[in-house]
Amino acid sequence: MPEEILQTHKLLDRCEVELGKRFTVHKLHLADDKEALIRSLAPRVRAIAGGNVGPELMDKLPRLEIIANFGVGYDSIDTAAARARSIRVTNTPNVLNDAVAEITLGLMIALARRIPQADQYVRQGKWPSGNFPLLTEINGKTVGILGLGRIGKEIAVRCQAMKMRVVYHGRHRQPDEPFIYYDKLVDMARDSDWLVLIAPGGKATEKLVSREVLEALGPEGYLVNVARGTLVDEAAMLDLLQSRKLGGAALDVFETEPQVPEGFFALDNVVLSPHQGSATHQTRNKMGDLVVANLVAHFAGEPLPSAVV
Ligand code: NAP
Ligand code: 8YV
Repeated sequence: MPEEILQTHKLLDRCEVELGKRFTVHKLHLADDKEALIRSLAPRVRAIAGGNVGPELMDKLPRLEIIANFGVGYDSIDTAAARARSIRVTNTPNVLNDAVAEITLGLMIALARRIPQADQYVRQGKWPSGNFPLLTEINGKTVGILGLGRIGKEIAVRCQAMKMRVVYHGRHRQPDEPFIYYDKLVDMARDSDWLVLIAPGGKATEKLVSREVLEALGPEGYLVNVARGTLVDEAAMLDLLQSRKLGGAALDVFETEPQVPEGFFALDNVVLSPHQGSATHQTRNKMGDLVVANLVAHFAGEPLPSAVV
């Protein structure tokens, strides 16, 4: 008999097909009575595919052994609760580094040169009445990266290719990296033209990018968030963008996505993206493969390809 697993939200089609070939999959997000489904599975289910798993769900599944998250960021899983119950947690690192780094540079150039706005300018027939305003370039500018990790390093090399100066902040200095390290985020923001966020979400980084940090980045400064909306004081960011005390922002993630505060829609100094960092066929397929590989390895008693707990 195949193992029964619980899927907590919609996954990529290919991932769902591959899971279905190996396991009996129960889809929590499609259940009319979720509590009844959980109750009925409690004596049997040893694995979850997907995120959004807190201690309450863990407690209802006493045989749960592993949670395989679709995504490198696992802030929607309570890892402390998992550890306390000896539940393994896996994520999907590395396979998405290039995709996320590419969209980061895309968002930076889109914001610097107002590419979405320029597109609208042409489509709305405004060009014959006058040229689109002159803007700014990213070459020669300093980019401060919050989170010089797997993705942050890929962003760094691409920024260097764009002739930018790269500096970074994290909890630790990385002596093997050639970039200048700031131990205080606010100091890095003050010294940077661009601030790129690519650190994990969760309690430890909540509102790390405070009003003070955003004010330090200043009226000529640009913020790019490809990490999690929770890293930023979103209300302060909106206020500073509206009053032009922050130069601009390119945002792929939001505090309560997919809800985006309407205040952003009226601003010409922002570029908005619906959490597209890893959203390519090739990358999402590799992420799905890793979810499956972790579950297969677990049930075969083999080492997990990408465990975080
Ligand atoms: P990673 O390799 O673990 O790198 C994370 C970096 O953040 C590390 O350099 C770490 O440095 C730093 N960091 C961690 N906690 C910090 C803290 N409290 N304060 C300051 N810096 C901290 O992770 P990754 O694979 O690059 O992914 C990073 C994040 O990107 C994910 O967690 C996810 O939320 C986000 N992401 C978004 C998308 C998207 O679609 N927009 C796609 C993929 C990933 P120190 O240890 O020195 O602090
Ligand atoms: C999402 C991401 O997980 O990997 C991450 O941390 O933010 C993204 O890749 C992806 O959108 C899955 O829903």
